[in-house]
Amino acid sequence: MSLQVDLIKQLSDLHPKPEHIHFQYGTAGFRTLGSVLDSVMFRVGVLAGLRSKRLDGKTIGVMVTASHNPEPDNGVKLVDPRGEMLENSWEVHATTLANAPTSEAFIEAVDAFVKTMRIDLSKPAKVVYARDTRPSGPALVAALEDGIKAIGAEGRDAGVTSTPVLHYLVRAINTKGTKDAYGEDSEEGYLEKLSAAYKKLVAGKAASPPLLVDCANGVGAQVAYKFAEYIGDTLQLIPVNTATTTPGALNNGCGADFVKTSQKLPPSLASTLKPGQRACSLDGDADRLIYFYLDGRGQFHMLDGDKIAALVAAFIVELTKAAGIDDQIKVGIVQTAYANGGSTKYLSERLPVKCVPTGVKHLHHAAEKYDVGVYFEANGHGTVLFSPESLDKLAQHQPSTPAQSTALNHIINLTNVINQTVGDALSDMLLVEVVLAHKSYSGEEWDSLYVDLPNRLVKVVVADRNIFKTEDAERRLVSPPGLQVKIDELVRRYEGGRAFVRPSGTEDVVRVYAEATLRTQADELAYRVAGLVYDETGGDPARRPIEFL
Ligand code: G16
Repeated sequence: MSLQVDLIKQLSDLHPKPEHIHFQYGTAGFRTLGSVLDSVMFRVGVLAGLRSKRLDGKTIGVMVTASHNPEPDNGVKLVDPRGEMLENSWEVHATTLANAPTSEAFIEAVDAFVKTMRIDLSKPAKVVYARDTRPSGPALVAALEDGIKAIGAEGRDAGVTSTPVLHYLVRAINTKGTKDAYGEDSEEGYLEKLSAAYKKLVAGKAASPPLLVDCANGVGAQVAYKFAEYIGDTLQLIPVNTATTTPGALNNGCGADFVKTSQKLPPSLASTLKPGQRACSLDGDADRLIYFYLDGRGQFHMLDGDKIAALVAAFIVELTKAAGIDDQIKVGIVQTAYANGGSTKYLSERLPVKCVPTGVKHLHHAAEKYDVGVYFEANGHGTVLFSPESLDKLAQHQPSTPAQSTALNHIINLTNVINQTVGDALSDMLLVEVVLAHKSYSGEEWDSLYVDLPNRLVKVVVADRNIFKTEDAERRLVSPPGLQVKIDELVRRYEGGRAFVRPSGTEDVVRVYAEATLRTQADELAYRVAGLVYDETGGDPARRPIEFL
């Protein structure tokens, strides 16, 4: 069977590639202004169909979202059959296909790709797709559908839902009817699975205080409202920032990225959050989670991905010991360079810790190497993975006391409350609430596990971020030449100083992270490294366009 060239040409002509734009499959797929993504969407539809054919008709996922980015941005990423990110080696093909200048060149590139990858075009192809609440979403989904049609794949529209739900759906569809069945392949199936496990885990525990959930005015609002119904009285969820149809509201002055980078309470919560009360923020597609609370003096405290990892890992270790299975199931942690030095010190004194480059795909793969891999980026993106062997051991373990049996059941229920396909803000929120309920921890007690070093994250707008190349899990720059030496020289002047520079894979900026023992020093170090970065790109030092967030 060969490509339906006429059909592809006819449909591709409806989605011409804009001239002078180079698209790149980055940290989380293609991501840029929604207004220029039409051709990319069409081509991703074709690629998703080809990926499905290559994998014998397994269902491939496509999520249309730009997550934490501003509302005018949009993006698209592919999800592989077990709900994980697209296999690394296909990213470069995605980039090649997205950049073919004309329909003819695109068809030629597809043809060459089919031959190189030995894709059997007679195989069936299935694609499930969803989008977030961005206004550009419906038109982009229509372009995607044309691509799915052009390659002769069967499409399933999962509608408007969160990124983690789409990842869940992909795994649920592909495991349906097998011994590894992940759950019902619907949003209801997801809500039911997670909330049922949550209810079992908190049965008999004192009810948690009502939890404010800042939904970033994004799709998480929709899912949070549904969760509130499913979990009922066991945890009173109060969704806030739920204006999904108000133009310009998405991720604006709220959401996980705002809280993490500005280290501030979303202004809209200022009059609602009471001292001592916990709250959490999701991002625009509900795959990141940041907690926070106000202390007795009304001071803001943030509990980020590092704090979530510390809380959750300690709890799982405790349960494996209580269940008498800790000699067979070991817990490991995966972080990135953004992990606060305080957390890395605390965790590495207790458990194996690995540092990998930014991007859930890197963390996920590293976490798969542990029996139980706890991975969280400081920005709140993460989850926990139980290896298939660990799941078997849990299923076969014979507890010798009632206490062991209870602990074992708790671990098994944890495997169901956790969305193991990808970072999932609402699943992580339930997980955190389970641990807090079991430990009877307040936000303050959780926070006191270790002390964060003051830190600052800065964005620098440069002419070409591609000149910035890194090594050592992005902790050091290899290009532009000589810049790392200057950074090292600066860092040495600050007590407890650490800083690194890396190009973003989701925004057209270079990111600078710095930490030091004192807040003023961390800010100053970040600012000075950002200055070095800007100078390096040949800008006028008097007009450094540095955006402090
Ligand atoms: C995406 C990735 C995350 C990454 C973040 C920022 O998050 O999934 O792993 O940390 O982008 O990446 P960068 O610093 O390269 O821009 P999200 O929530 O936007 O999908």
